[in-house]
Amino acid sequence: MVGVKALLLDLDGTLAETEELHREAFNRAFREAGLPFSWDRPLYKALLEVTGGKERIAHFLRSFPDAPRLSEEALTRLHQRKNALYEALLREEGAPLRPGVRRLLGEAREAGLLLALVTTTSPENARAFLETSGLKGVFHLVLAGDIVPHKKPDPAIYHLARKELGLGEGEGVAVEDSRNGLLSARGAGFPVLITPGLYTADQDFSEAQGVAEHLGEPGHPARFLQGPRAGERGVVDLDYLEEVRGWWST
Ligand code: XBP
Ligand code: MG
Repeated sequence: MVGVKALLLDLDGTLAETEELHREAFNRAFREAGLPFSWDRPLYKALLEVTGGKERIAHFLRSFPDAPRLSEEALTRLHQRKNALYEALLREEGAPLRPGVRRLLGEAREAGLLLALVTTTSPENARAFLETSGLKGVFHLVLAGDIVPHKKPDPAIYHLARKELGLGEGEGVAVEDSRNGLLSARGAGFPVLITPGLYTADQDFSEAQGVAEHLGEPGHPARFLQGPRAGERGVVDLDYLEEVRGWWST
């Protein structure tokens, strides 16, 4: 018997490896605006500590020597342009779903679980992603960007998800790829399964109920690194989510 009522997933790094497209879009926006810097991978990895693209640019400008002073308005315009460039890149190049994502969403929907997308990225980026990935209409609830006053690792967005879905503590399982996501979901009373991504593989996930390489596909099993091990198939399925839920304690 599966008692888990909801599955909540993060977007960037969890549904797909989108951060390289975000990074490219930031750099194109900086070039267009004549700004004298570009973010390479090691720098971007450090900057991902700050969630939200606008907040990330503002944080970088504060620490960049001789950074141009941008008004709040200029910063907003720069970030909007970055998002337009991101959407164009997404539509040109796409971002393939990580292994097991489409399968698990299908199984969860079939079993009547509530599905939520819980992301710090801007709503227009989430919308474009859902369209280009063929996941439009799959989620019962989409929470994104500034819908809450403080982004992950603050638990506000997961608290809102709990309220909107009418869930008690530990009744849904969150899937995240980052420590910021883990802290946010856990802080709102969700057991968390981590599937580490390109930029987050070496983060501390010790408080997570489970860590798996990815969600796994039949014929492409995942390695299970912490918490429950999957059965023979080596995939995260509803029984596995129930086990993750069982590892939750307050
Ligand atoms: C990851 C993020 C986002 C994107 C940039 O979000 O931190 O900020 O890097 O998106 P999540 P915006 O993993 O929660 O999906 O520029 O639209 O803010
Ligand atoms: Mg993420």
